[in-house]
Amino acid sequence: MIFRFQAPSISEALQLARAEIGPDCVVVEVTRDQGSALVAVEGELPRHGAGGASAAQWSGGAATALAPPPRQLRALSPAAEPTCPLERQLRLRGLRPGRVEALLRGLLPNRDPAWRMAQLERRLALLVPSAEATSTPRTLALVGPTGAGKTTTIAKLAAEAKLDRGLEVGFVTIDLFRVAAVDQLQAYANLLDAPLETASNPQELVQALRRLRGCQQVFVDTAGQSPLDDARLSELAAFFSASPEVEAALVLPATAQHSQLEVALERFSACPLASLIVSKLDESVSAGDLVELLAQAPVPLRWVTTGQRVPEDIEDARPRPLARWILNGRLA
Ligand SMILES: Nc1nc2c(ncn2[C@@H]2O[C@H](COP(=O)(O)OP(=O)(O)OP(=O)(O)O)[C@@H](O)[C@H]2O)c(=O)[nH]1
Ligand SMILES: [Mg+2]
Repeated sequence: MIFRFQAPSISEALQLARAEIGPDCVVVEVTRDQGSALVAVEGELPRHGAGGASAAQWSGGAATALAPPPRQLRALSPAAEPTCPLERQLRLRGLRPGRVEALLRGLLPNRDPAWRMAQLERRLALLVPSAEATSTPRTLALVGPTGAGKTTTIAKLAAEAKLDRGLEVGFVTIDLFRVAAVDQLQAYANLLDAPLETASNPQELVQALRRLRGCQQVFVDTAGQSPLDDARLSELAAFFSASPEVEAALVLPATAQHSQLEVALERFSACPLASLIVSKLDESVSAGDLVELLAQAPVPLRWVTTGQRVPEDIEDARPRPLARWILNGRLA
């Protein structure tokens, strides 16, 4: 049976769902609606007291038993076909009709295409805050969902710090869940002739960072986490509490759907997030979901990664190239 929970934030709605249906309920859909979060979960009604709860009793409270998840709600009123090429281009890039309208408002009557394009780029750049001018924090940990590109991105950043800026770099990994994870980072550490420490708990991280105090730049690799796994997220957050000098950057794959990105952003905020990294920009076929997420993100975008090659495929998140990517799918 599917139940739906509404709360001001996704984590509160998830908490409610787990409290009411049970910790094993399966999340099937997460959406936002006018400032509140909706979470649909699949599970069975737990029995309360002798009689047990009926679906009718539940529907009066926070939980509402639903027929199948409301996927069909979407295409109730198909949007009119865009007539202007710029509007068509933005819609083809996956931007939502309301967003396209806001971006183009007042631009179309002007007949100078170069002026229109420059204005649009400016508006897009304002929409997606980036942190291009800030320097890399001395101790940076990358967090994010499984397979987002954390380890590869650390290797790119470390190579840039060492080879381009001549800094002494060091690595710590707290990803000890998979043997291969340590090997992966060790291979990059060997290539850069840099020390690698491992830490299996917050206290070991404190000690590892102390051993790397001679390094000018330290990168901390973390294990991929499901944003829905509360216990592992709390464990991860504890590493940051013990070592407050470590800054966190959340790696979000551009290929993920808006709801997945939104959940990740909200749930990984348990760590002291200072910036975002969007990975796999090269594999993303649409810009709309990412634009909506970045427009409302509480921290700026710092880097984007554009392929698997180490160290080449990473760039600072600069407003104009990003605007071009939103428009054309290319940063240049
Ligand atoms: N196309 C593309 N692939 C990428 C990019 N960044 C990383 N990858 C690939 O994504 C895969 C996962 O990368 P990892 O760096 O191991 O990801 P991770 O987040 O460390 O993974 P876990 O530690 O398992 O959570 C690898 O095959 C990488 O080569 C990118 O910018 N573009
Ligand atoms: Mg990894």
